[in-house]
This record gives sequence, structure tokens and C-alpha cells, in this order.
Amino acid sequence: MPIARPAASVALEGFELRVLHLPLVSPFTTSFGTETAREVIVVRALTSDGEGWGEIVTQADPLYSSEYTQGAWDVALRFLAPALLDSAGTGLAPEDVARVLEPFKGHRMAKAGLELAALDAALRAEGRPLGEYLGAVRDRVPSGVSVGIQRDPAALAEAVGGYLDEGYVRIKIKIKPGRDVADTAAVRDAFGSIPLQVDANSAYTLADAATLAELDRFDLLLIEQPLQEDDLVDHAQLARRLRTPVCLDESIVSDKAAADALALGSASVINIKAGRIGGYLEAVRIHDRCRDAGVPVWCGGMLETGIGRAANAALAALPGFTLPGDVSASSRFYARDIVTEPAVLEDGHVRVPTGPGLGVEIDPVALDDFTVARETVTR
Ligand code: OSB
Ligand code: MG
Repeated sequence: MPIARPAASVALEGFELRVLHLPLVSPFTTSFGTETAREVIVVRALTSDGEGWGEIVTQADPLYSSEYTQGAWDVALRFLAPALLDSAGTGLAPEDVARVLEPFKGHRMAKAGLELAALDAALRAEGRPLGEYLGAVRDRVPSGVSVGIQRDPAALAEAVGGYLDEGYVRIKIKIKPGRDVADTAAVRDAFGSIPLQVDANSAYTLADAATLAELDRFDLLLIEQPLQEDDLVDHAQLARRLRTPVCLDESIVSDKAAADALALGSASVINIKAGRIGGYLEAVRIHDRCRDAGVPVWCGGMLETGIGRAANAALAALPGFTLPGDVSASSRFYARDIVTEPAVLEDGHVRVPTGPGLGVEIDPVALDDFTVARETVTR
């Protein structure tokens, strides 16, 4: 269902952007690299009725997507925030943010962070929870965990065992060429028929189809983004050669991209990340499209702070999210978060916040402690 009831306009007065460096509890390794700290941009929308918070999910280097933190910082401060402040007049409806930013090509992560801040400000002012606004039908969501590439398959099995002990209901392991079949086999051998999926972060080509077909014997829920972001036709060819369902992450940069991927047969499952596609409103459009088409979706993650994590829990509570998402507890990544009540795992689930807007409060001391840069744009 599209948004049932729009949010009230906000009288935007400015945006404060901060770059944060948050240490990770353990290094996170994917096919594209290893991170030991999360570099992220936190956005504060300043309005005459109060503030709102958003998060730009770029990483320091353009390895997952072409966007990266310094690029997002520049485009947000130089073009996007000024355009929103210029257009605000007496007020800006959160539903109009994407239209105002539309002339600027790409930069969807930067746009998503600004839109979330404006939306949070509007909903807080109205006293409305984000989950209710988006159309959530659950008060908690099943929690999956994304497990990075480890030293060897035995170390991977040990790491997975720890997460299963914590109660995570679905395991995703990162794979790359040379670290695929044996790693998956190690997890299956150790833990039997647990809900398991793999994520290649675009590390393969169609020439690797035979190797990827070896994964068919593990009865995986899906294989995520085996090929490049713009390889929709190759993904369709690969999908015909695999029994494992192909799920797209990086390729789904918009609702249009989702429509194209489904039309081409490039994917039979979609990972929705609001940060990657320009915001939570576009996320609802993809959700609605997939639900109408009978295509399962799940909520991806970008190592969000408590801000994006709260919003992801709200999104994952929509009815079409029929697979567990990468909506894990804050402690999966962080010893200290920037919200006062970080998401916790309860019986394998994360609660959908019920307070106004994101439903989480910022811890100002933690926010300041992790801030490495700060800029404000005003009208
Ligand atoms: O491909 O899903 C991905 C993290 C950063 C960039 C890309 C991805 C990921 C994850 C972590 O897999 C998901 C999470 O936040 O739990
Ligand atoms: Mg992925």
C-alpha cells in the first residue's frame, strides 16, 4: 500500500551534517575489503518545530557502490541541502524531498539521509511513529545476521555458532572467489539445515557459473549479488543456470531498477536498502511492486547506527518483508551506539520502535565523542 496518510510539512531552517567514526566490535570483511570502523554521516534537520535525524550510509571508499563519504558530504552540503532549504518556503512535505532532489543525478545515499531527517522531523512534530507511517503490520521483526569472511572455514563456523547462540534466526555469510564452496560447506556441516544465504557483493562473472552452481547442493535461501551492479542481463542468464534463487542488492538502485530486474528475470528475491535507493519512500514503492508480483523482499543493512537501524526495523515490519533481514542488534557491530536505547535481540527479533518518528533518542555525548567533522547549512 502506498503511504496512507502523508506527513505534515516542516518549516526547514537548516541541516547539520556530521561525519562519525564508530569502532566496530570486530573487523568486517567482504569481497570488497575489510572495515574496522564505520565511517558514516549523521544528518540533523533543523526546523521551527524541532529536529529530525537521518543517516547517510556511504562508506569511506567507493567499493560497495560508487558513492563514498567525502563525495556524499560534498554533494549534500553543496547541492542537496541548499536545494531543499531553497524550496522549503513556508514548509516542505517529506514526500516532496525526492522531487526537489531529482534534478541531481545519482547520489541516492546522500538523498536518502536528508529525506529521513526531514521525515523524522515531520513525524516527531506530529507525534507519529515511522512504522505506522510506512505501513508496518508487526511490532517486531525477525533478525538475521551478516557474517564477514573469516580467516578460514573453521573460524567462520565458530563465528556463526556464536551468532546462533545469541538467537539470530538467519545467517548470511559473505563469499568471494576461492572462499565460497568450502566456507558454505563448513557452516552446513556444523549447523545442519539452518536458514542460510550467501552474499558475493558482485565478486563473480558469468564465467564462474559452474562454481556458483556447486552452491545449489546447500539449499541456500538465496545468493545475493553474484555479478556486477549493471549486469542485469548476465544475472538473468545466471539465474537460469542456478537452482539457488538469485537476489539483487547493489543492482537495485531504484524502483525502476527493481521493475527492470523483475521483467528480465535477473532476480527472484530483492534486498531493499532504503539508504541505497534514495530513501524509505522509494523503499515502500519497491515493497509494493514486489508484493503485487509475489516476489519476496527483505531489509538489507549498511552497518547502520541506531538511527538507520530504527528506521530499518520499521520498514522490515511491512507485510511484504517475508524473509528475515539484516536487521541485527546494535551489539553485532557496536560496543557503543549513538542512541540511548540501542536495538537488542529478544528471542531472535528486534522490536519496531513505537515513539514518534524514528522512536529513538540521540545520546548527545556519544554523538559528540564519535564526531570527526561537522558543518551546518542554513537558509
Ligand atoms: O552487501 O549487504 C551488503 C554491509 C555493508 C555494505 C554492504 C553490505 C553489508 C552487509 C551488512 O552485509 C549488513 C548489516 O548491516 O547487517
Ligand atoms: Mg549485499
